[in-house]
Amino acid sequence: EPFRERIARAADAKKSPIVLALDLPTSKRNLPAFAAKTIRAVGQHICAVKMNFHLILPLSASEISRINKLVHSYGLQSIADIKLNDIENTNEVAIDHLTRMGFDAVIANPFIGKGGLAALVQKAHKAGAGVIALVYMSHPGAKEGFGLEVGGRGLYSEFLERATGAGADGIVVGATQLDILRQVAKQQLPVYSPGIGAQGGDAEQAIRSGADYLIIGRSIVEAAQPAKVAKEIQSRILLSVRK
Ligand code: O7M
Repeated sequence: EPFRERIARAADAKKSPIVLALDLPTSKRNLPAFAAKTIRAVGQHICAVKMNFHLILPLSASEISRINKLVHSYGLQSIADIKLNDIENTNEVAIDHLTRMGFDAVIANPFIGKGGLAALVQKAHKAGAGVIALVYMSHPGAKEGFGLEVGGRGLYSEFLERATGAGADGIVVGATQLDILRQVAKQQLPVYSPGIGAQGGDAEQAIRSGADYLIIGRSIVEAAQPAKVAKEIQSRILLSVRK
């Protein structure tokens, strides 16, 4: 079963479109234990876990593999977010390592070009993994890159075309970019939206504007009661979808 269907099934089973960004602060001691504790706490309220440099840099490959096994034991998908953005050979080596560690999908930057993105998607698919492509990031400076006017249109619309053309499994558009979310909602690829809470975006607004999955980190991970916060967001979204 392809990644796109695996994560849709997980979201359906958990009744949650939340992708937990497992972004632990550097001050935390015993990162693997804290990661496991967080997954156990919120595992019923999310459909996937996304790991970024916060864990992929400090932990060993076997520590990451163990976290991925725990993620899978909860029926969740695991996404490696190191925003692949390099030459073909380097991206392919990264995909090899990441899939061996048990990741189900990787994030890629279409800035590398059509050919590079297509090669990356092919490599990932061969390994049974998905690719999610950046289209418009959530931070204020995103407009200086993804919003640049090239040939009379925003670079993001070119990135969307590249993602579709390459056969990517989803795209990333910030929850802080509601106009862009509304624009891309009309097309076929599932939209993953980060920037909720800590960066000022709102979960319900993002869903109503076209997001399919919400990537949420600090507002859950750093909460005194992560499960309570995740559950609250989950039920708020369920209600707003029913409206
Ligand atoms: O909820 P936060 O702000 O604590 O965390 C958001 C996570 O999403 C964090 O891991 C970021 O690196 C990531 N992210 C963004 O915040 N903005 C983007 O535009 C893209 C991502 C991302 O996940 O890309 C895949």
